[in-house]
Amino acid sequence: MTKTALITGVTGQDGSYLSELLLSKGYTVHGLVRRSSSFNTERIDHIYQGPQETGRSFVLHHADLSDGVALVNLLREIRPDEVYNLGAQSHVRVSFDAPLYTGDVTGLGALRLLEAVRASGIDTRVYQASSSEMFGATPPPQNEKTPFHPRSPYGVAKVYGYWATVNYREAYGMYAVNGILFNHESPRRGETFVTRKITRAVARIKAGLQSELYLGNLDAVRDWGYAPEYVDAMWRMLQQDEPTDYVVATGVPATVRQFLETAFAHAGLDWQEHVRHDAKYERPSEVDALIGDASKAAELLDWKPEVMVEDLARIMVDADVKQVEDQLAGATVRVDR
Ligand code: NAP
Ligand code: G4F
Repeated sequence: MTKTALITGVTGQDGSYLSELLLSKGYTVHGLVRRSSSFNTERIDHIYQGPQETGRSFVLHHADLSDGVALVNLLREIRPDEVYNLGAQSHVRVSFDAPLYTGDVTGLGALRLLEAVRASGIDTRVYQASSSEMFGATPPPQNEKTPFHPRSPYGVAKVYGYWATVNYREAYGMYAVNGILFNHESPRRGETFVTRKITRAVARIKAGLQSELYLGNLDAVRDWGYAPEYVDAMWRMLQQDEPTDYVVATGVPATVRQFLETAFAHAGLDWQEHVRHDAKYERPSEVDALIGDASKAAELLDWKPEVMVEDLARIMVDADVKQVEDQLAGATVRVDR
């Protein structure tokens, strides 16, 4: 039987990879797109199916995580077997500038979706995109039993979404799970997250389009994995007999400085000749170190990461170099197809 899934945040990095994965498994995929004054579907344009096509397996709907009634209506119409809540204001630094908006969309948005599932009376499984940012100040290694100590409005909002998901599982017997994912990146990563900011700058410096790159704290430690592998873990979490929460991570730490060194060196550049500091990119309270222990996911989901941080940096540099070359040649095709 063909399964049906609804993905919020379908236009984001993870939403695009998860759509591809589910389509390859024969799902019918519905995506929630928020209204924007210009096109925001670049990451999914290559799988887009227009409303005039018959027998569509990929269908987009306009709605917003701030609109609970629209969520109920959408769920009643689609009646999905699985719901993946990936929609969020997902930028940590921005969450200090827009804390209430972040709380509304990233925190309360998760609750709105869970309540919409309950109100619509459908039998569906729910994935909540929880985050290692919830661990915040708690020292590594972090696993499913590690206490939360969030250090940003974004982290606080994700803790709210996490507990709402646990509560709906316990109170209503809903199959609802938290994937506590550590940082994961790709050529589709948003341009203002540090890895993509670095690899994009490497490509532009190499092409002579810019000479300097301004960054904040280079000492932060992160556990960076490869996004296509992480969406596979999301899907596995919804295929189990019992719902439970999982950490997804590589377990391999690297500082921002180490990522810089690897990315610049891959293009034959010395990062110290180009990188400058700007306090604007620091956070009022920083998360110093995130290093995940994903042994539960390895044991119960048979999930293991293959791409580690150094290869990840090289994949992203190669993709951005190709994108700049294509742009300079006048083409507009995406680099990672
Ligand atoms: P992303 O690229 O920033 O995508 C976020 C998605 O949410 C986009 O599709 C965005 O739409 C959508 N969105 C924003 N506000 C919305 C609203 N009000 N209503 C509906 N949709 C809205 O994030 P990602 O990296 O794919 O991450 C996916 C999820 O995992 C997010 O919840 C994120 O917080 C969480 N997470 C990410 C990581 C990571 O390292 N990537 C780690 C842990 C958890 P637009 O395209 O229009 O902006
Ligand atoms: O790339 P980042 O902005 O990612 P951050 O804050 O770790 O958040 C990402 O991962 C979370 C999972 O832990 C997700 F939940 C969240 O949605 C997002 O995807 O920053 C990484 C590190 C930070 O310590 C930051 O202070 O890089 C440091 N950094 C240094 N200079 C910078 C910069 N970060 C950004 N974005 N821009 C800089 O110029």
